[in-house]
Order: sequence, then structure tokens, then C-alpha cells
Amino acid sequence: MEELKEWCHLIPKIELHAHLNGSIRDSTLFELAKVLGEKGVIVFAAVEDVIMKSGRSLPECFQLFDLFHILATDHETVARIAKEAIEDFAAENVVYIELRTTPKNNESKGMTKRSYMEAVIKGLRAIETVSVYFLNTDDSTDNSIEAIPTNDIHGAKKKNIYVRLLLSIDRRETTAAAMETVDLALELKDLGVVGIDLSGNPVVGEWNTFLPALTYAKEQGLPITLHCGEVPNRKEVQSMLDICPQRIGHACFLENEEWERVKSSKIPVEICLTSNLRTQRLESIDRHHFADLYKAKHPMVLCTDDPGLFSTSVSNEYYLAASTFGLSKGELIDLAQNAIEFVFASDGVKKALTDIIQAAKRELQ
Ligand code: 6MZ
Repeated sequence: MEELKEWCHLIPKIELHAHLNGSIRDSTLFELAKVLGEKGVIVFAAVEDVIMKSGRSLPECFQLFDLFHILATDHETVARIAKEAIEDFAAENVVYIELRTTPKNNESKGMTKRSYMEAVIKGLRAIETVSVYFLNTDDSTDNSIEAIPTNDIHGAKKKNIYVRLLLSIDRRETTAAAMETVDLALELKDLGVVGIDLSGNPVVGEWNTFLPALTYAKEQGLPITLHCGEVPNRKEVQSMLDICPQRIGHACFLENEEWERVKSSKIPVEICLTSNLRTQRLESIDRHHFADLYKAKHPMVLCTDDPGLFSTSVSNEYYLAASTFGLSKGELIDLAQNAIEFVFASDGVKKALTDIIQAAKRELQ
């Protein structure tokens, strides 16, 4: 068991579904909560209980996110969280990540959606312990990219990681706010933004509110990924599939007819095993739709969702897939390699990632 865990750690991995504020380090969360507790903004003891709880309903998760947003309201903290999150993913041998986050306005802190994103990017620039390649100019679209150095998978040397950003539209937002996010994504394309996500509490908001912004994103050539079927909502799932998203996340409550559409259109699914289990989307992990999709050779990628919130890691998600569904080492590394096809970055980056995983295959197998 330990050997397989260690092996899952060594595989160069691709993370395509991780929320920035769900990736806060526990130690940072406690530190921030303590300071705000001392200032009387929150009651630290109450926070401690919520943070330490392991199984949470979906509504409880969203209460916790509201707390995270109180903790992370200034630019400096946002930059710190982004920096630490990427350091942690790189330490896991993640070689490419699309980190998603909701740009936030916060007048009292002088924060706009744009300045929030600038803080995230400042955090990426501040990373020294890992070599971070996040500018779109780090690659070119003509396939002539100079590949990032192949990681020493045993960890002796400085890690290398490609970082791209997805801007999330929160389901609580208005059409105008969602449009603002898409405009911002277009403005920040050269700074590593590669797409749009729709997330937030799945029982909140109406599809028609987000549709104009998502359609606009598609028209402008920005790929989109949608949290789809996190709760039963057939009408919404069908409307989501109607706009042909480039990827969908979770897909816990899809009926056969909808699965058929997903499968025939080969829409890649971002699979978050621990998250779905912890938020009680399924009775037990072996009942997860991963098994059916894997058997059908449907495109999918293993992701963490909120590694801080759910105390998981990308390696752990690979380990969980292997130990639950009986995947061999070779199958695990193929799973990592297959994910390259679904990234929103350029062909140059895809080629570089293929080289990295091929090299690891030769070394690990
Ligand atoms: C839906 C989720 C989520 O954007 O502030 N988020 N939305 N389902 C989930 N599964 C449990 N996990 C996270 O990161 C936190 C935000 O991401 C979304 C929520 O809107 C949450 O507030 P950012 O960096």
C-alpha cells in the first residue's frame, strides 16, 4: 500500500479542477483565522470546529467557503494563498495545473475583480522554490516551445510546473458580474488565463443568468468548463450540454440519456472522488461513475476540487482510483497522460507535457 502511494506521488500529474480558495493550507487557514479572531472579526473556536470536521454536506462546504472569503479578503493574503497553493501542487509532482478562482470585488479593501487577479498573479511571480511557467508567452502556438526541464521525479532538484488560470463565475453572481469576469479573462489571456468555469453552490442561481456570459466566452474563443449535475437538476444539465462545454466537472447526477450525450460528444469529465465522497454525493466510493466511464474509455481526468478543504492531494486521488477500481501502475500513468489532451493550453504545452510523462514512463515502469 505504501509503495503504491509513493508511486502515485512520483507520477507527473495534470490537475484541471482545483479551486484556489479550496486549496488553502491548513496551517495558513488557522493562522489567518487566529488573527481575525484576535481582532474580533470571527470567533476562532467556532472556526476551528468547522475546519476540523471531516465529512461535510454540500451546504456546509459553502458555509465554509463564505468563511474562507472573509479570511482572504486582502490582496496580500490572496497572493500568499496562490503562492502556497502552487508550491504545494508542485511538491506533489503536478506538472501542469489549471487553477480556478472567482475574481472578487470587495470595496472595503479596495479590491476589484481585476486587482484580485493581479494579486493572484503576483503570488505566482513570488514563487522561488519552484520554477513556475505561467505566461502564455512561455509557450508558442507553433509547436516550437522549449519544453520545461523534465522534473527529477525523485524530488532532488527544483520542480517545474506550468500554471494556467480559469476564471470562475459564481452562481450567486448577476449576468453583468459574469460578463465582467469573461471580459477580464479576455484581458488577462497573456497572463495565463485560458478559460472560464461556472461553480458555486449548485442549488443557487438560474442557468439563464449565466448563459449570456458563457455564450459570450465561447464566441470569443475562450473554452468553458461547467460544474454539471452536482445536484439532481435535469433541466439544467440538459441546457449545459446544449452549449457544448469543453469539459464538465463532477457529473454526479446525470441520467442515462444525458450520459449518452456526454459520451457521444466525448466531453471530458473532471472526476473528484474524495470531494464527491465527502460531500455525500454517493453512498460509497466503489459506486462512483468513474468505474463506468473508465470501462467505456471515456475521456476523464482525476482532480482534487478543494485539496485544503477535503484534506486530499492529486497523488491521493490517483491512489484512491487504483485501490478502489484496481488500476495497475501502467493504467495510472496512462490516465495522467490522457489528461494532456483536455488541457486548455496550447499544442506546444501539450507536446512538452507528453515528453515529460513519456520520460517518467521510461523511468518508472
Ligand atoms: C461548486 C465549488 C466547489 O473561487 O474563491 N467551489 N463550487 N462545487 C464545489 N464542490 C465542493 N468547491 C469550490 O474558490 C472557492 C470557490 O470555489 C467554488 C465555490 O464558489 C467557492 O466559493 P475561489 O478561489
